[in-house]
Amino acid sequence: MPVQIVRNDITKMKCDAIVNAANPTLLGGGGVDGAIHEAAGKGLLEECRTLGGCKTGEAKLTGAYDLPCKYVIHTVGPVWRGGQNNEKELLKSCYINSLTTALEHGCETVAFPLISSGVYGYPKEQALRVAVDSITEFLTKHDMLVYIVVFDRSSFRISEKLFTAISSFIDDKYVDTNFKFRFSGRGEIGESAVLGETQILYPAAANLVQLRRPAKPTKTRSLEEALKQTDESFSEMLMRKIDEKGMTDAQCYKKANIDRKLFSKIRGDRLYKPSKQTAIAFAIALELPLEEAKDMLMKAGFALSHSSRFDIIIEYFITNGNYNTFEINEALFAFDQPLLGA
Ligand code: AR6
Repeated sequence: MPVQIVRNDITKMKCDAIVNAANPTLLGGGGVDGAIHEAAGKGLLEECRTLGGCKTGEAKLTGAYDLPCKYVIHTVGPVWRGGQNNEKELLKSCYINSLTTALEHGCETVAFPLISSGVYGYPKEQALRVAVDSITEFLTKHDMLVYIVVFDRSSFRISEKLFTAISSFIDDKYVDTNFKFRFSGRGEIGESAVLGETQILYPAAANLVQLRRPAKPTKTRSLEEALKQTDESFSEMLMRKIDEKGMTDAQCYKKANIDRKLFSKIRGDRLYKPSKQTAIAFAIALELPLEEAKDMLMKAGFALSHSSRFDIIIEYFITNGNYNTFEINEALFAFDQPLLGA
């Protein structure tokens, strides 16, 4: 997965290079700059003194000293002045110039903080979008694994309306699978109100017998079983769908955020068993309707389960015809679920 959004302290990232959101002096400061200098030790500041500063949008490389990476790439983001002062273009240059520098030094893994989104005031959601778009554009031409390291929750936020819509979708699906209630006297299926996972029973609880069933086993079949019952494997269905959609292989694996080597493995091995995350990423990239997405997952031995919030959120987006990985990840993040590509 070439772009991954992770929540971490960037000074802990074991990559070839981490990027520092510096200021034009390159002589240290607060925020992530302060944290990087503190973790790297004095040697970093000494080397920075020899660089003669850095202009906004440009990037310069140093050693990493006590940090667990090989290099630090220092870039200077724009100060937010309302958005009409070339901020977006300058921020994009920070990402492109840092990645170009990383490539020139043979780096295969690079971690970025959300440049400009702290002291420099760039609105976090917009800063994240510029980061994702710029990195994705760069990766259409180069193979690298790039992390965007998000430090605090507010960087990744979905609207109240979407949060509420997904919450009620989860409640409906989640509960349907796990609970049924019956009025004891009449033996009929009754009503219950559900608030998240807390059930509110009515009328008087004494009248109710709760039939709590074990979570319904998901219809997951083993790969062997799945393969016995179908002539077409996951790999074959994937290739067929790519053709039917008129996509090239590269368009598909890039959209799925899957790296080329993994795609080649899947392509070359008819019986390749991908992880569930990978299978879902392809279903999203191919914009498959729900039944086809489920079919594709089944061929890899998986199902979309109603006892998993992650699965229900994926189902919500597919059902609503929204295949935007970025928005899906925002929602997964809001519900504390692992992200696609993480
Ligand atoms: N790991 C990952 N992200 C972090 C960390 C960390 N350890 N610490 C902060 N962040 P900022 P800027 C996030 O202010 O806006 C300095 O003084 C933070 O939550 O560090 O580009 C420089 O010297 C925010 O989302 O950088 C400059 O003067 C993001 O990193 C000025 O600040 C960037 O916040 C640069 O401002």
